[in-house]
Formats: sequence, structure tokens, C-alpha cells
Amino acid sequence: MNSRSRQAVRLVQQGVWDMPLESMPLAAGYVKAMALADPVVRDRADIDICNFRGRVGHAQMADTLFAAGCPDVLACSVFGWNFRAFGSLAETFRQLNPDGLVVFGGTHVSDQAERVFRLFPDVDVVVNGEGELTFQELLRARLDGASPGELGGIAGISWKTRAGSVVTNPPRPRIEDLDIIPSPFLTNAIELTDAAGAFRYDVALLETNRGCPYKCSFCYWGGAVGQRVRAFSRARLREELELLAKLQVHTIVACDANFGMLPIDVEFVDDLVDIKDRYGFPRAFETSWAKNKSKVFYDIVHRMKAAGLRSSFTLALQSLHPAAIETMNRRNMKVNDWHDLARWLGAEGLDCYAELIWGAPGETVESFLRGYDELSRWVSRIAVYPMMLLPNTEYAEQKDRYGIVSVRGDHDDFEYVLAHQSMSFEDNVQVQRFLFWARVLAENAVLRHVWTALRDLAGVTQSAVLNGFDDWLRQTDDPAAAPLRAAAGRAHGGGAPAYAVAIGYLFTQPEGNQVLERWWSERVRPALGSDVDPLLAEIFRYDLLTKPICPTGPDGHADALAGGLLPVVTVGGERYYLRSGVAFSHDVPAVLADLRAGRRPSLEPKATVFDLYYRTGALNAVRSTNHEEITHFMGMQEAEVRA
Ligand code: B12
Ligand code: SF4
Repeated sequence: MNSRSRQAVRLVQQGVWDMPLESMPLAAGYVKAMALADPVVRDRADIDICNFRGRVGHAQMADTLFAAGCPDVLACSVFGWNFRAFGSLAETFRQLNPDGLVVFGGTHVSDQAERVFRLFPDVDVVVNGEGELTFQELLRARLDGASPGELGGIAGISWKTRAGSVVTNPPRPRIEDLDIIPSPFLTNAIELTDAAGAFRYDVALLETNRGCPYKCSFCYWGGAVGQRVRAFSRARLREELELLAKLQVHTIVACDANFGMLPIDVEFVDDLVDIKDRYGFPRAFETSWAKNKSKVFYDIVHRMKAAGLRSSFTLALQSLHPAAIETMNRRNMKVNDWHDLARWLGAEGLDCYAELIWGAPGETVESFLRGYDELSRWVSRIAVYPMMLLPNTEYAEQKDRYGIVSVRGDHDDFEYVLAHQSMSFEDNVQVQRFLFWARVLAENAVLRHVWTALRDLAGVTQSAVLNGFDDWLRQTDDPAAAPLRAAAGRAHGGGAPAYAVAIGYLFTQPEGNQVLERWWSERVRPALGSDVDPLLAEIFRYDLLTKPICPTGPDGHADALAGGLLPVVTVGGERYYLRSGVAFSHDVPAVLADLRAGRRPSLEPKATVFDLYYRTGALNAVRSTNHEEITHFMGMQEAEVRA
């Protein structure tokens, strides 16, 4: 390489989901903004971010990256879901540019150089930990003429000498003052708009802080676990929020590990509320909420509620079983005292979901399903994740201690747990099937209200309903059920794509509703008493009718499920499909309010008619299988819309 030549640097990111909008390349944005803060890099390097949607194939990515000329540096932001794709692109890059530099950074490859270099010999450097300063130095070294085999002076990397041995330089201390990283939004490092000038991503991702004081055995939160929390300044975050609000960004997602833990988080929310009052946006704020719900948390929730700023509050429990909580290293976390919080969120009418992980050492089938049903008494939207061994976590590093057997995913590089001392292969197969429907039907909120109603009025647990659905689906001869059966068959090892197919089918295809209706009449109804049957049937119909509207027709207004056209109206500056005059034999909203408040509702019919409003643009949330987003598109009555 000529040390004076201009260098073309391509930073590559690929999101998880195949959805109409892109997923924001946040890490690449911070890394690029910091690199360009160096005057030499700015003068002598051109840095582009290439951001791909999920499921874009390797060949297509190679065309985009290399057809118009091969860059000098290929730098990839690696997660478990894009590891293989980027390994393959490194190989292609090397054919085109033998002297080029391939850099891998990101949470999946950090401190994993031995394996990365073994699997992908064309990768030159792995960046360990935070990437901003390291990448800046790396580019400087390259611009100064350093070859990939001479990088001994740069902290925080692993690299290969000319002789081929792997060297890991000392780690780089974490960045104390995060404000030294220029904002990727305010500096345009991340392109925010599309050709039409609209915000181009599904949601805006940002960080308000980095670090997490806990060290759960399954987690590696960008290397921030067990670390003191460092925050970006209020002034900078406010400026970023203001810019995003002007672009009418609906949802802001803070990638923090424990938002609502620090007193300054209240200030951030105050700014969010103030900016929403001024610009009408953002409308929702999602994050990983603090596990210890302190006064700060309750304060924040009150402020958000008063301002009509929506969020999904999380009970991030992961397990209710003491033996599993112990191995997870979460025994002393206050999150375990969750009943009061669940009661409070319910009473406040706030959207809430819970998280469980299946497959932690110490968990059994019985303890897991018992925990699931106990939790479902308080919250029906339970996100259930299969246990994966993530690089750099305690479980991954202590497989032998727990007797863990795992397999790599078909579509990603995650290690899925198959068995361990308290879970046999058979146990896992049984629960994987359950998990599939728990994720599709309950977590992603295809059905929302029938769970509580069936439990309180008919004594059927949520796990029994889900297992019953699976059982019915295996037996039915309904051709409309075939795609769902096929997707469930691929659940074990098929991972995310299989359940994304089922979710898409149930939300967007008329046949999806047909299957649910037939299941209800053949499997659920016969088990119900005649006293509760009519009311439960109406609650089920309400669930189907309030599912988001995902237009599939060519004119963009066709409601495939309603079989007709729905007009679009504007309320509070936002567009909604309007379904007028929906009639029920019972006052379903009042019954649901009673159930939520723990009161026994009246079973008597009471004719009720109301209009339902659905935010437009639901397809993206459905395709991304992001249940926090999907819930923002459910049918609502006018009062809820205006609130
Ligand atoms: C937003 C998010 C998502 C989004 C998508 C993100 C996207 N853009 O596509 C959604 C909601 C879709 C998602 C889904 C999932 N996620 Co997620 N998610 C996150 C989250 C909260 C933020 C990521 C982020 O942008 N962080 C901020 C950036 C700045 O931090 P960073 O990525 O660590 O980057 C720094 C360094 O790593 C490094 N770096 C990164 N890239 C590069 C590139 C170069 C060239 C260099 C030099 C340096 C560098 O420098 C950066 C700045 O210091 C992280 C947790 C976290 N806070 O990191 C989890 C996380 C990425 N998710 C994780 C997981 C496991 C999942 C799921 C599999 C969960 C599940 N069980 O279903 C699913 C994916 C489903 C699937 N089948 O694959 C894991 C990933 C672990 C891994 N090894 O890949 C994380 C780390 C959380 C954890 N538990 O540990 N996720
Ligand atoms: S799961 Fe949450 S609390 Fe536990 S280490 Fe990870 S980020 Fe921290």
C-alpha cells in the first residue's frame, strides 16, 4: 500500500430481520463518527456504511460492496446472526484485494480471535471491546503505512503476525467520557433519511449510557457486564432527540442495559416529554428497564404516562426457579420480587411483558412450565427465549461444569443448548415445541385477551391453551394449517426464520384467521361451560378484530382480513385505518377492564358498538417480529388513540 494514497473504508452491518425498513447501524455509526474526528483520517479516508437487511444473501452483499470497486478496508460489525455472511465476504474481499485489511468488531467476535481466525483466515484484525478509539488508531496506523502484520502498538486488538501466529494486545480501558465520541446523528455519520426525506429505519437506536453492574451467566451486553455505568451528557442526548423528533421518529430505543437506574435517566425522560410536546414525536420509548425498580423508575413511569409516551415495561425475570436463578448468577437481584411491580403496572393500565429463558442449568420442564403459568397470572405477554450460549459468557465458558451439550444454529452462529444436567434431549424437544407457539401466539400478541379470560373464567392455564393448539395443529386436516405446521416443524434448530413465518402468516393472511377460528371451535369451545362460552367467543373475536392491519392489497388500503377496504383517517397528526361500527353481543372492553382489575365480570350479554382505529404501517413491525412494536398497532377505540 502507498502510505499517501486515499483509503476507501467500508463499514458493514446486517440487521436480523427481512423487513421493509432498515435496522439502524448504530455501532458502525459510532465507530465511523469517531474515526472521522481524527483530522488525518478525515483527510485521507472515505468511510461508507453499507447497511443490509436480514436475509440479503452473500452474493447480493458482495455485489453491492465490491462491484463498483473493492475498498481498502472492509470493517464488519458482527453479531451472531451475520457472522457467517461476513466471514464469507472476507474471503471474497481477499480475492479482490490481497493487500487490503479485514477488521471484525462487535459483540460476537470480541475476545474470540482464535476461533475467528481459524474459521475465517482472511480476517486480519479482531477488535476487542469498545471499538471507537481502537478503530480510529487502526486506520491511522494503516494510513501511516503499517501492514496487517505490524500492529503490536494498538491496544484492544487481536491480529496475526507475518508468520501467522495470533497476538492479542493488552485490552483498552473503557471510554470514561463518552462525549468524546461524536454523535453519529448530529454528524451525519449515519444516514437518517431515505430518498424521499423520511426517516429510513424501523426505530431509532441510541445509547444513553454504557455498562451494567450485574454479571448474568448468559449475557454479554456488548462487553459492558460487570462494569461501572458511564453516561452520555444530557445536552448531547437532548440534541440527538430533537433531531430525531424533527424527523418524526415514532419510537426511540435506548440500547442501555438498565434504563431507569440512574437519577439522570429522569432528566432524559423529561427531555423526551418536552420534545414530544413540542414536535409531536417521539411517541414511544423502549429500552431494557432497570432490574431494580427504584423510586427513579416509578418516577419515570409516572412522567411518561402523564405525557402519553408509550413503552412496554419488562419483567426481565428469565426464570422463576431458584436452582436456575442460582446458576444464572441472579439470586440477589431485586427483579425476583416482581409481584408488586406487576400489580402496580396492571393497575396503572401500563403495557407490560415478562421475559423467561428456557434451558438454564438447574431448570426442568416442570419448573419451567410452572413458572410460565405462575407468571401468566400477572402478565400474558411472556417473551420466551431458548437458551443460547453467547461468546464470553459464564455458561459458554463453563459448559463442562453444567454438562451442557449445544449445537450451532442453521441460520446463525449462536450455540443453542440441547441438553445438560437438569435437561435431557427429550425435555428440550418437548419444550421447544411449546416455545414456538408461546412466542408466536402469546409473546408476539397474535392473541392478547383470551389468555386471562380463559384462565379466570374457564380455569384453563396459558400453557395448556398453547400445548392444546400445538396438539390440534398436528391433527387437523385443514389445508390452511399446513404452513403453520411446517413452520413449527422447523422450530427446533430453525430459529428465528421459522417463527417469523408463522407470525407473518397469522397477522397478514386471511387463512391465518381461518385456522385460529377453526381451532377455537374444534378444540377450545367443546371444553367450555355453556355459561362462559358466549362471552369467551366474543373476547376471542375481539382479539382477532384488534390485530394490526397489514395491507396486502395493491392499493395499500386493502384489509386482507376484513376482506374489504378501510378508510384512512388522521387523528393527532397520525394516520389510522378506521373500522366503524363494530358490534359485540357483550361489552367486551368493560369485561376486559374487570379481568385486569381482578374483578369477576358479568357474563350477561350487553350489545355494544364502537369504532376501532389502527395505526397504519404495521407490516414492518410484524416482519421484524418485534412484539414491543407490534403492540403499538393494535386496534384501539378513539379515546385510547386520543389519550
Ligand atoms: C438493538 C438490539 C437488537 C435489535 C437489532 C439490532 C440490529 N441493529 O440489527 C433486535 C431487537 C432485532 C435484536 C434481536 C436479537 N438480539 Co439483540 N441486541 C440489541 C442491543 C440491545 C443493542 C445493539 C447495539 O446497537 N448496541 C450499541 C453498540 C454501540 O454496541 P456494540 O454493538 O457492542 O458495539 C460496540 C463494540 O462491540 C464495537 N463494535 C461493534 N461493531 C463494530 C464494528 C467494527 C468495525 C469495530 C471496529 C468495532 C465494532 O464497537 C462498538 C462501539 O463501542 C444489544 C445489547 C447491547 N447493548 O449491545 C443486543 C444484542 C446484540 N442482542 C443479542 C441477541 C442474543 C439477540 C437475539 C438473538 C435475542 C433472542 N434471543 O431472540 C435477537 C436476534 C434474533 C436472531 N435470531 O438472530 C445479543 C447478541 C449476542 C451475539 N453474540 O451476537 C446482545 C449483545 C445482547 C446480549 N444478550 O448479550 N437485538
Ligand atoms: S442480563 Fe441485563 S442485568 Fe444481566 S448482565 Fe446482561 S445486561 Fe446486565
